[in-house]
Amino acid sequence: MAVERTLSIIKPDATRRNLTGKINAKFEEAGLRIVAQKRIQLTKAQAGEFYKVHAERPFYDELCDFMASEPVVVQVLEGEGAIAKNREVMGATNPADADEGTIRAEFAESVGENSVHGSDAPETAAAEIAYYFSGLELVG
Ligand code: RTP
Ligand code: MG
Repeated sequence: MAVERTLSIIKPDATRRNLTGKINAKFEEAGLRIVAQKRIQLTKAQAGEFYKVHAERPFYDELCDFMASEPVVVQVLEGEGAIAKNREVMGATNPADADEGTIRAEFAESVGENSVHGSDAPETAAAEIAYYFSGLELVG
């Protein structure tokens, strides 16, 4: 399987509860390497641009407010099949449906405040990494 990179975000519900280290341990235990990482404060407009694919969904406004409510940690994870592997480690969107041992099963508070974001395909991973990181911040 090819080595991939994927964009991960540790969301405000998790940064607020000081869970960055515990979540990063889950990634590393699964064989994902954190190759770039920074803590940033999104504006609502920046959150809205990032999640614009969901613009017509009923939860969009709430999602944008939530993502801009407190700082997030954005990161690039690398590894074999990293996009799918990350989504496995994250678990289902709704923590009530997430498998035991996944990040969302252990840490998420609700379907909206669910601790992590992960890219869902190679095209979205490339675009999402470029949204947050410049080439200079990514060691080849
Ligand atoms: P993400 O994009 O954040 O990695 O999550 P995902 O693929 O598992 O879920 P997606 O369908 O892309 O939804 C994006 C985010 O919107 C919030 N959401 N809220 N209140 C609701 O019913 C609802 N549904 C989705 C979650 O924060 C979800 O991760
Ligand atoms: Mg998604």
